[in-house]
Amino acid sequence: YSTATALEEEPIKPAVQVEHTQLLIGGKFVDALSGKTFPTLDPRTGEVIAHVAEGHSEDVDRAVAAARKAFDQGPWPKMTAYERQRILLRAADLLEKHNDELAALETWDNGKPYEQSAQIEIPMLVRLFRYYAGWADKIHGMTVPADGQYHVQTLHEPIGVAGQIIPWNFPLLMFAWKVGPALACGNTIVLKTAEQTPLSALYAAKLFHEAGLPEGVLNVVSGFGPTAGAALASHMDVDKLAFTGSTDTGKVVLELAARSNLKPVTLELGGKSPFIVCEDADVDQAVELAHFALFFNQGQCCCAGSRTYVHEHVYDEFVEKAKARALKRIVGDPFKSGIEQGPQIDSEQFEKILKYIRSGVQSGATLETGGDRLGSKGFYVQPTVFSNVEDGMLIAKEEIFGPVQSILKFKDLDEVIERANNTRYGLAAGVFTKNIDTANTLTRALRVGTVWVNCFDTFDAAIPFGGYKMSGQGREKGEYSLKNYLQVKAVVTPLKNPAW
Ligand code: TXE
Repeated sequence: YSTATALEEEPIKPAVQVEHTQLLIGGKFVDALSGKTFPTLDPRTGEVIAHVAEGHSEDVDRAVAAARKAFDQGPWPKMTAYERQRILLRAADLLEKHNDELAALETWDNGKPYEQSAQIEIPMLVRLFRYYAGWADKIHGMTVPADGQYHVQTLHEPIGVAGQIIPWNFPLLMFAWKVGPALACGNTIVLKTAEQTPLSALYAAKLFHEAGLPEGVLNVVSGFGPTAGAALASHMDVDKLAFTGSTDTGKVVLELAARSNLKPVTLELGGKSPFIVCEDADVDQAVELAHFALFFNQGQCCCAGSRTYVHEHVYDEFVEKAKARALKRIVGDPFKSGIEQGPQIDSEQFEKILKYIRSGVQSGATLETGGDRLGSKGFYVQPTVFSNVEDGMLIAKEEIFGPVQSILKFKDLDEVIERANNTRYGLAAGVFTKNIDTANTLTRALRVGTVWVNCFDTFDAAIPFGGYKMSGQGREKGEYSLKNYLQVKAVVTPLKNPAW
């Protein structure tokens, strides 16, 4: 790995100051009521970046009360859709203006390459908010042709206070996927960031207030899952819950929601997505795309193509080239130009990945390259490739969430369809073929929320995203996401003069 030795150098100093470490409640930055803080760490070194206010249930109560007040008494749900749209557009402009600071915070707290943050993710964040601003004045109900002499219409109304819990792998994009549709529909929000990455959402939320968002509409609580997160999921005054994270925690929040006030829940959970390389594939292109599908974002993507199924006729060539590609992957300080892979998010994920690598070796898969940590500090992992992986091995069944590619061999389409679908997950799949019939067969047969054909990780604001089976419930992004944040009210009025 070309830059491995450079990992022993001093890490590059990010060109940004950490300005906001308090909770954002009712439009103001405040300490946690307990006065507690927790450290957020630099994944390059494990050193402390800043101490951040640690929200607990009493802080969640405060934030929910602020959101409730803003919904029941504030101007937000009642203002014209056009005014709401203008605030969202102003916020998008400010996010764009502060692209570089946001990108630096994101990379510092998360470890992803700065160029990825600055050139892909923050521009996508801006685009998402412009997209949702566009929806704000296009949300309308229907007139309904009911029996009898009635005028029947539906009103599409905001649900109320939305509780949102997000993970650490794409802190700002997850913020946008949740906050965008909720605000466009006129809801108010309490968002809990992941404990690993609290910084960027605080900065972004402050910009929304600069853009004119009324106080209490968007509250951000930093803190841990079992305390702040659970308090939000089980709160009696939260009207809707949106969660992205692990399948196990998804089950917990769904239960908390059901046991409290039956708030509707959308879930975006884990995955074990197949990436299927067919017999007719151009092997060089397939290798590059399969590499991207797995290794992008240090392998920390819920939709990562983590089961690479390759047709037996091209298998040997594919394995050799996949190994060569992984060996060329440029790993290093994410603030350096040209870096493809930074450190993993934290020691817990780092250990989990190394444990899965050991399990792959023990279960008899062939370790083609990688397999260990990189450097002596921080959470860097060698790009790792396993071949001869069998469906029953843990590395083929469970979400590794790291830079570990598992390559499996298949013989024919029916077999690969059966094997690809034989998982509790159903988030995404990649299909690589030039044959339109093969593509059509696979896109229809795969039980997943997204099929990327000859592409991967294409994430337009308008494309819906979500899982089948235990990968989740509901869809985010696109028009489909709006219904997560709307109530439908039927209004029935007798007609005075039925003749007309
Ligand atoms: O996830 P958690 P973790 C997968 C991935 C990863 C594993 C564990 O495989 O290795 O999950 O990661 C909050 N009540 N994904 O531990 O616990 C938590 O504070 C309420 C896939 O980080 O699901 C954070 O804000 N909330 C994934 C959020 O849930 C709770 C992205 C996610 O944390 C809670 C991340 C509780 N009891 C990890 N416990 C994806 N789908 O993209 C935790 N939280």
